Amino acid sequence: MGAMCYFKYWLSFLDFAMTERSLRVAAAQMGPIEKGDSKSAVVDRLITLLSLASEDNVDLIVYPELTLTTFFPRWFVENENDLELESFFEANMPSPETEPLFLKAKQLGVGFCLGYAELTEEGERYNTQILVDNVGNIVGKYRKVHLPGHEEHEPWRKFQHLERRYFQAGDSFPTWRAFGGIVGMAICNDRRWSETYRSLALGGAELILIGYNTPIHYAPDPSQDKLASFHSRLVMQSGAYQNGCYVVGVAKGGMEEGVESLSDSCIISPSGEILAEAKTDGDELVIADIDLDICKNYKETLFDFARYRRPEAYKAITNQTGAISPKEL
Ligand code: CDT
Repeated sequence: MGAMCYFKYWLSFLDFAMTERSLRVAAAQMGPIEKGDSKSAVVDRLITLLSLASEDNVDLIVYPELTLTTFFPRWFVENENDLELESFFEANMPSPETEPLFLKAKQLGVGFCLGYAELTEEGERYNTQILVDNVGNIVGKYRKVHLPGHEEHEPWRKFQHLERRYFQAGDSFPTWRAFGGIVGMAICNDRRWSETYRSLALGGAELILIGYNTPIHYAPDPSQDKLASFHSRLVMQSGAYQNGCYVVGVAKGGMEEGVESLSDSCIISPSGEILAEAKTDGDELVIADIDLDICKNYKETLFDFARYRRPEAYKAITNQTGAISPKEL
């Protein structure tokens, strides 16, 4: 082989080494968390999954929505200053109970994404998810935009879904450079809205991390109950494909306080295909190797936004919320 040939070989190796952005991610599915479970006991479970993930050389572990407690919006509390209600929220992050998770993750060099109920200094309450890098720094914070359910007690329901009573809505879909790529987050009901993925992808997102608590019974239309799993996959797989992103969907599933919630955590590639999925309704790691450069296969071809999108034709998306039908004849 001539010197020129060696040089070219070396250059193509360098190109490969510099452009490959591979990462091992884990969806840390959680089984039920009962009302009486302490946050420290939950954090012990999170650390167990973290340690197992680290043994498997995972770079980033993703925990579910409102990871630290039972899904408390299923109960009505009249008084917003109620002490039990307040106990579900974190005024600081790390909090005393979550500090061991931060320390262990830093020690193991594993990044993580954690959903929790946030109480700000100003007294605002959000359904929040944070992204922590592999040296223990919080690099991103997302506050849930689409809050489902209702504001007032609705006794006809078998259980309540009072997110609209207990949380304020977030107002943006930020993205961050982290883990060698561009990362965005969304929380549970956000995953059902195509605007979520498109807003994140317009911020360059290549990896979207989504925690969820999805009761299988949907009181306003129980005919949807049998479709809970199908709908969850449908929205996340199409969100991944239409935006050329990886999606990590992570459940808190199983029978929690008498309410059955969807498990089905999974990792989805930019092709829309499922790379790995949960097999149980309990604490379980779902692991996949992802290469962020695969996003380009979609972002630079069929979904080349700069070339093909027509925002001038989409004005209704930001100018109105409800549908405006044509006038009846
Ligand atoms: N947590 C969350 O957002 N759950 C909703 C349930 C909707 S039914 C009120 C979801 O979209 O899965």
